[in-house]
Formats: sequence, structure tokens, C-alpha cells
Amino acid sequence: MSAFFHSSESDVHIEVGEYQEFPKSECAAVESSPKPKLRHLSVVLLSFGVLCVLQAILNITLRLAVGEPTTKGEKQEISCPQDWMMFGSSCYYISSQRSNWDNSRQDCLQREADLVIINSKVEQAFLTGFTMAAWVGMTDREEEGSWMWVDGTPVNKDRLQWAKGQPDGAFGGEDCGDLRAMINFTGLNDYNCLARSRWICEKKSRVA
Ligand SMILES: [Ca+2]
Ligand SMILES: [Ca+2]
Repeated sequence: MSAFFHSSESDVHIEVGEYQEFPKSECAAVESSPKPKLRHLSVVLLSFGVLCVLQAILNITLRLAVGEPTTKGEKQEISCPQDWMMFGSSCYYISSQRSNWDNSRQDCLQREADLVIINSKVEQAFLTGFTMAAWVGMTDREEEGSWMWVDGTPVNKDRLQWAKGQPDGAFGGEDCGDLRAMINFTGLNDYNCLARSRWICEKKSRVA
């Protein structure tokens, strides 16, 4: 028994001796490591700081470029009455009823508008196709062949599209203008003022 204890004691002693010999060089390496780690951390923090500053500058620049969000809410918006269509800075009403040119114009005036004045091919293109035929604010009653808009300005015949062969002054004179959208007959046309047709009113869109 005593021999056993003795031998084990010597084993423990050897083991302790081995632990004491734990390499000091490794501990020294661990102790010296925090320095580069700290440097690495500071580089990361600095980079993050620079990114935050760049982000802030970008935000300010974008806000200046886009404009303050508060002014957006104050921005004035144009609008048209219900059942009117908006195109450009105008509102348009296309009647569902039919009437002669003069009564059609009266209806527009009662709606605080007038029969449409077509200023451009773009406006004409927009208005074409809602109905096969509709009165527009154009007449040559004052002087045959001299087409005028209801606001007194002359019709620029070359700027707009006329239906094939129009104006033709057919049936002994057609002094009122309408807009057609029929097969092989699309564009402006002169027509008998007493004929019944739908009509198009126009007025400027309002600032709401
Ligand atoms: Ca117009
Ligand atoms: Ca005609």
C-alpha cells in the first residue's frame, strides 16, 4: 500500500511539475496581443464615424435638392369640376345630349365655360375619339371662309387636322365647326349650325 501511495505521490509531483512548465512564451504573446486589436477597433470606429458624417451630408444635400417636405403640402393644385376631364391647364365637358351650335354654346356659357378652342394638334388629339361628332367653338359666320374661334382669334388652319376635303361649305354653306372621329372622316369639319350634335366645353382649370 505504502509503495502505491509513494508511487502516486511521485506521479502528482511530476504532473505539478509539468503544469509549472506551462510555456511562458505563449502567455507573453497573449499579453502583447491587445495592442493591435485595439488599433483595429479604433480604425473600425473611425470608419463608422466617417460614414455617419457622409450620410448626414448626403441627407442634407438631398433635402436641399428635393425641397422641404413642408412646401410640398402647400403646393397649389389645379382641379376640374366633377364630370369634366382635365388636360393640360384646361377642363373639358363633353355633353351627352345633342343640340344646335348656338344652344350648345349657351350651355357652355352657363357652365362658366365656352365651346372648346383647339389650340394645338396635341389638344385636338386628346379630344378626338370621345364621340363621333361634337361642336367646337369655331365659326365663319362673320366672313365666309374666315374661320374664327369664339374668343375672336383666327383659326390656324394649317396647325390643325381637318377631315378629308374640309372645310367644303357643303349644302349651301356650313358656318359652324365640329370635330369628327368617324371612319375615313376624322378631324375638323364645317357643318350646318342648325344640325344637332353633342358639344365640347372648355374652361381653365382652377387652383384649388
Ligand atoms: Ca383650348
Ligand atoms: Ca363640311
